[in-house]
Amino acid sequence: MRKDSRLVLALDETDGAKAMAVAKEVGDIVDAIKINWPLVLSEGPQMITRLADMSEVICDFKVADIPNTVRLIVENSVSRGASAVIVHAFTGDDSLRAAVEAAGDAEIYAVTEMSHPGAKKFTALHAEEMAIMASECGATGFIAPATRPDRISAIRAVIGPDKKILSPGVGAQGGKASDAIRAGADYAIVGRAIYGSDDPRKAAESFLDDIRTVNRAG
Ligand code: OMP
Repeated sequence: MRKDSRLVLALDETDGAKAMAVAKEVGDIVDAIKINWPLVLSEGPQMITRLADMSEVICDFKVADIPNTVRLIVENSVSRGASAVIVHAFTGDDSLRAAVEAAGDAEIYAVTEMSHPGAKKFTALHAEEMAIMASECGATGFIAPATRPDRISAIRAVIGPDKKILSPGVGAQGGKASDAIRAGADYAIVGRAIYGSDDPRKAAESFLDDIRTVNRAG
């Protein structure tokens, strides 16, 4: 995935025409568009291919299943044009290896700990262990919460400098893009604060301004 703006649009808008309009408005200034179940269920999986014509597409299906089902979902996503697929890490090393194998040249990002408060109860307690395991299985990177930048740093500390971190929870969930990048994230993921705005491009540009305040290398 390219790394120019470090901003990823989470396109959870469920109206297909509006979703395409937002994608056209900001597609050239974000590094990727992330599609999740809301848009796929309302407009169909062909949205993956339509969006892939204008941007790199991350399929956020948070796949959590046995290896064979993981393989089928990842293969289908990639054949429709996805550059990356998000899977859960808690399923274990066999499911993660199946995802990485099925992805081929596409990327696999593993969720170890989610951005909402409820995530603190179970998965956060094992996030570092899961990150180490998923790294060994060949995951390209991780999803780590902008709502708790200290947890981004904790994941970065165990995965080293080369794996990527994508960080959701910016804007509507209260996190700040620059804080996430400063804590060790490569990309900030923003949904409602862009696609729900009256002026999505202006909103995206204000996140880019914030990200540019971080003095970083790499
Ligand atoms: P907003 O809260 O509207 O910016 O959207 C955040 C997007 O990131 C949604 O598509 C979520 O499903 C996704 N997300 C999280 O919010 N928290 C996580 O821990 C993981 C994800 C994700 O995997 O992208």
